[in-house]
Amino acid sequence: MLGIVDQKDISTVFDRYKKQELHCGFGVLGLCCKNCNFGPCRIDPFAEEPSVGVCGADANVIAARNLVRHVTAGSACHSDHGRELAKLLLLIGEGKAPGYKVKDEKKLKKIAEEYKINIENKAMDEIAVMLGKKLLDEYGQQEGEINLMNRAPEKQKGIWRKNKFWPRGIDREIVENMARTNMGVDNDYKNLIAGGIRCSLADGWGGSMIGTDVSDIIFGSPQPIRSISNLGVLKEDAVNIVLHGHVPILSDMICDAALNKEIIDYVNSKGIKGGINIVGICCTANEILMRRGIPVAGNMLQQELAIMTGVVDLMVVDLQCIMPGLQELLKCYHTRIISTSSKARFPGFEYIEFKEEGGLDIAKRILKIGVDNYSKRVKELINIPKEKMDLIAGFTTENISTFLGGKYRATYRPLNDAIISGRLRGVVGVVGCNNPKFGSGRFHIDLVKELIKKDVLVLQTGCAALECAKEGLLRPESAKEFAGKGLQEICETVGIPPVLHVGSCVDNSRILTACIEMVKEGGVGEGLDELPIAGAAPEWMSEKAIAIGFYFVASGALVVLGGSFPVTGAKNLTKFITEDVEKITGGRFSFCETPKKMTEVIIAHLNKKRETLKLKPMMYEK
Ligand code: SF4
Ligand code: MSK
Repeated sequence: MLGIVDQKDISTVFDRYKKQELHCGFGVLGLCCKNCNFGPCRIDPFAEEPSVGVCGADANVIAARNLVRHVTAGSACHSDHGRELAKLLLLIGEGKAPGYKVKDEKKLKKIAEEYKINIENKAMDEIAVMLGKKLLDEYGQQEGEINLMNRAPEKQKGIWRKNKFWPRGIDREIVENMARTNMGVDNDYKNLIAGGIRCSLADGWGGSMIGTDVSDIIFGSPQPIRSISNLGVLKEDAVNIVLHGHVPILSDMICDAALNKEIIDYVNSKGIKGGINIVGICCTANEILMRRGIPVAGNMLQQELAIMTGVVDLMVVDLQCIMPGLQELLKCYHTRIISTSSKARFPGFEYIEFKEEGGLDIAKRILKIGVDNYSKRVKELINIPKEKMDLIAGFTTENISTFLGGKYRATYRPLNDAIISGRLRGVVGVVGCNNPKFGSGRFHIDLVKELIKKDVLVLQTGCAALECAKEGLLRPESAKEFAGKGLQEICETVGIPPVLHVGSCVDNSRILTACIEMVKEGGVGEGLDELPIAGAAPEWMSEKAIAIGFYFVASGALVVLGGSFPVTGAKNLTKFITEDVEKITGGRFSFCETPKKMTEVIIAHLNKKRETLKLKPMMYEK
C-alpha cells in the first residue's frame, strides 16, 4: 500500500514519522519542563555541576512530573471510556436508551452483588439503575476505596493499603495528579511516582475494569469466535463501512442498524450486490470482532492504508487513536469520514453527534451516507490487497476457565497444573500499540513467536493482537507451526491458539482478572507478584499504554517496554522504576531495544519466579 503514496501527493504516518526522525534529545531523555513560564527549562545531561530548572527542580523531579502527567492522561482516557459505559447502563435501566439492552443478565447480577446491591426480587432495569449509579459514584468518590480492587489477592491488597496506593475515587486521583505535578507542588520523585501508581490503579482496577465489565453486560460477554483480518477483508462489490475508535456504544449500534430491514432495503434499492460490509480498525475492531465476529481491516497504523484501497465508502470514528492526518486523504479519495463525539472533533471530517437516546436512528442515518457514497468510487483508485488471515478472538477470564475445565467444572486447574509440571513456562500479556519507531508491528511478531517457542502462553489485546492476527498467530494451527512442544500439547488438547485474543485496550483488565483466577486456583503463588507472568508493550505509543504499564507494575508484574519511557536522563528515577519499585510492589519496568533482548529478560524473569516457587524444571528442555 505504501507504494501508492509515492504516486500521489499524500503522506501517511510512516512519511510523517520519517520527517520527525530528528527527535529532540531533551524530550527523549525526559529533561525538558514547560510546566511554568519561568521556563521552558532544559537540564543539561552532560553538565559537570548538577543542572536544575529556574525553580530548582532537578532532572528526577522534571522527568517524574512529565511521566506522571502521561500516566494521568492515559488513565483519564481509558477511565472516561468506562464512564461512558456506566452512563449507558444507567440510561438503559431508566428506559432512556431505546435500542440498547442488557445482554448478559448473569454478569449484571454478579457485578451488582460485588457492589453489595440487594438484587433479590429486583427487575433487570432496577438493578441496571442501581449498578449504574454505584459505578458513576466511584468516579466522583472523595474518600474510601475503589471497589473492584477487592478482587485482588490479599497480598496485593495489603501492599496497596500499606503504601496508600489504593485509589479513593477515579476522578479524584486524576485531578490530584494534575495538581501535584504543578510547579512548586510535589518535588519528590518517589512521591510523584506513588501518585502515578495510585492513579493508574484507579484506571486498571477502576475505570478500565468498569469499561470491560459493563461492555460485557450491555453487549454480551464474548465467546471465542472465528473471523478474518487484514485489508483483504474489504470488498469491491459491497459498501465498505470502517468503524474506528474505541468505545463500543456507537459501533455496536451501527452493526445492529446494518441488519435493520430499512437499511437492507435501502442498499438493495441501489442495486449494490454485496450489501454492506462492516469492518473494524483499532480497538473498535476488537470490540465488534470479539462479540460479533466482524472482520478486522487493520490496526492503528493501517487506518490510512484502508482509505487508500479506494473502496472505503465511509469511515465512522468516535475517539482515541484516530489520526487527524486522515483528512489529507480526503483530497484524493471518495471516502467520507464522520466523527461522532463532541469530545473528539476533527476539522475536515463531517460531524454527526451520536447520542444513546436516539442511537438507532442516528446509526441508520450514518449508514445511508455510506451507501449513497458507494457510487462515487473512482475505478482507477481501487486497489484492494489480497492479504487476509483467519483468526480466533474473544477469550475472556470466564470462558478460558470453561475451555480448560469444561462447562460443568470450569476451572483454571489445567493451566496451573501445566505451569507446575513444566509443560508451560508461564503466561505473558503482549499488548499495546504499534509504532513506526519500532518496526510497525515486527517487534510484536518476533517477540510473540519467540515466547510461544519457549512454551509461554501469550495473551493479547489492542493493536498488538491485531498485528499478530495478520501473521496467523491467533489460529490454533499456529501452535504446531511456532509453539514449543509443551504449549503445543496444551493447545491441541484444549483446542486453543497459543496466542489468545482477550480484547481491546480497556480489556487489559481481563489479564488482571485471569491472573487472580490463577492465584485462587493455587500452587503457583499467593500473590500476583509471585506468579510466573509478565507484561510487554513492544511498540507502545499512547499515554494509555504508560498507564497500563503502571497498573501492571503496581499489581506485581514485570513490564517490559520496547525502547524506554522518556526518563533515562534522570538516573535516580530510572533506577527507581526499573529496580527499586520491585521491593515495594513486586513489579518493575524493564527497557529493551530488541525483541531478542526482550525475550531474554522475560524468560529469565519467568524462570526466576518458577525457581522461587520450586516448580518442576521445564518438561521438554534439556
Ligand atoms: Fe522550569 Fe521549574 Fe517552571 Fe519547569 S516548573 S519550567 S523546571 S521553572
Ligand atoms: S487502539 S491505544 S494504538 S493499542 Fe486501543 Fe491500538 Fe494503542 Fe490505540
